[in-house]
Amino acid sequence: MSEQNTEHTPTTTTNSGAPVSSDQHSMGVGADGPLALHDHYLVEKLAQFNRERVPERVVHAKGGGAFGTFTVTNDVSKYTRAAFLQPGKQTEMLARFSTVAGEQGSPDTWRDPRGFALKFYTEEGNYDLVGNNTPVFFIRDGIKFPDFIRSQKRLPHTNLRNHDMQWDFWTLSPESAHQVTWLMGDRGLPASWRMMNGYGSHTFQWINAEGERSWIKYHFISEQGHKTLTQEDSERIAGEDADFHTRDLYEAIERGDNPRWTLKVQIMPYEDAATYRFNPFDVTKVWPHGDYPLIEVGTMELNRNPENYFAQIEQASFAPSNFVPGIAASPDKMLLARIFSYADAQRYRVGTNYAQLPVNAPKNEVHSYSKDGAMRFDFQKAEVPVYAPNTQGGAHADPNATDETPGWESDGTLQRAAATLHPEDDDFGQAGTMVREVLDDAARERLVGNIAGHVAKVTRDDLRERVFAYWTNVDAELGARVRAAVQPSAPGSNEDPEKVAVEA
Ligand code: HDE
Repeated sequence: MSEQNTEHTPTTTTNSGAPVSSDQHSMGVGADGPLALHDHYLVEKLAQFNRERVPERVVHAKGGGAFGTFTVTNDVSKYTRAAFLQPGKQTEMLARFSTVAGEQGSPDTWRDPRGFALKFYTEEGNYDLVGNNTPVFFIRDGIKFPDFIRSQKRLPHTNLRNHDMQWDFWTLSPESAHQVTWLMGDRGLPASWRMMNGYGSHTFQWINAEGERSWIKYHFISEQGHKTLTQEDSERIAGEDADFHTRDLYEAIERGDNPRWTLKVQIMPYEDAATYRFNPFDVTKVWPHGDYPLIEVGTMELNRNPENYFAQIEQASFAPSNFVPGIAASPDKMLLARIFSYADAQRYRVGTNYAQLPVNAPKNEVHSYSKDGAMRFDFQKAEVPVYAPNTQGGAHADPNATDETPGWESDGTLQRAAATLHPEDDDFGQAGTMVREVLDDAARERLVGNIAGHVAKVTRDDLRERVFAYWTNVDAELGARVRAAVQPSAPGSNEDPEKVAVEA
């Protein structure tokens, strides 16, 4: 091993700063004797090594990200008073992109939705928008989320992923059809995180300085355009380079090829929600752009790679509960469940005081009454009281400082029930519209092939029939093509699609 040039390098120290005599040899009795337990540096190195990992995210474990800048390019102040959304405002931010079901070592290019998590370090606290590269989601009630995710991950006895399990859940949850159509289409295989859109998915509230409320949906449109992989390419690349997207983003920013997205929003007047043709708070639905066109807000540019992946990306904690004044929740049941879940996950995964880590800490002053807890290293001055209310000059709550109330009107008895259906609400309609009106022939061809390739691994005949019925509900011709592609010679594969039994 070449002699290290020690002229200009610091002396190695222990984690406590004491100088270290060797990184090559453990301390022992003579050159060949037993090792000494009081070789605290040997102990420190091995014990620290055993504790280098924190639990991976239970979903979205594999990902990468970068820092950037958000610049407002339009005037939307009549809709929101959020400081970082005022004309011309620039705000530092962080983005993390991810797959959903794969573990940390899994390939970036597996078919999956992609996480599109954003943290804006605004002057009024951090605003987190934790979305995906698809505008909808598989389910519309968070109580089903653990079940959904478990059906996409590994069987308890084999620890293998299982197509029967995936399709059993999806066909028994027809609300999944819109998102599964996105997933099985081209958007399930982005060629690069730089070449995909991002969506807030949920409906949120914007509130202006006069307290007037609107409902909105976020669209981050890639300025690099859209590029997707074929199933074959995605499988080949998965074998060649599991970190294909991570590498692509990092190297693009290193060479100054900074990816940019244009943020546009759809804005629905507050009073429209009650009578809109779709339930505007159902995250399995989109708002057709003809109903509420896109309005430009600003530009997000990623222009700085993390210096340390673990400290800045693995420990990054994005939470839909991080709102700022001028932005608030909506009655979307999924959003409301997420508002609990993320900070809870981060207290467990990263630690009680995760919000104090530099990557998670807001840029403005924190005057919270939280104290102590493991790894706390930032604290209030001794004269600041640790309770409220107080007469000692401690921080006080300001009812006008946030927009969490008044939220929205609600009444009725406590119950467990599906949301009220709006006139055009159903589970398959928007998926069918997408297949017939958004996809071109080539995209439909790929969709059939992707679905067929996935369903071919389903082992149960009864389940396969349910899958054919599921796709026939989306679009009769699509259902027939999927059946024919999976079972070219089976009886009924050329059957009139209208006749296929439709129970899921
Ligand atoms: Fe997540 N989700 N999610 N999710 N999600 C997490 O939070 C959860 C949902 C999304 O890069 C977890 O810190 C529930 C929708 C992204 O760090 C967890 C429900 C959307 C990321 C969690 C959903 C997402 C997560 C795991 C149903 C798109 C990665 C680790 C109500 C709009 C963020 C963590 C990052 C991560 C819970 C559904 C996107 C377990 C309960 C819908 C991009 O808290």
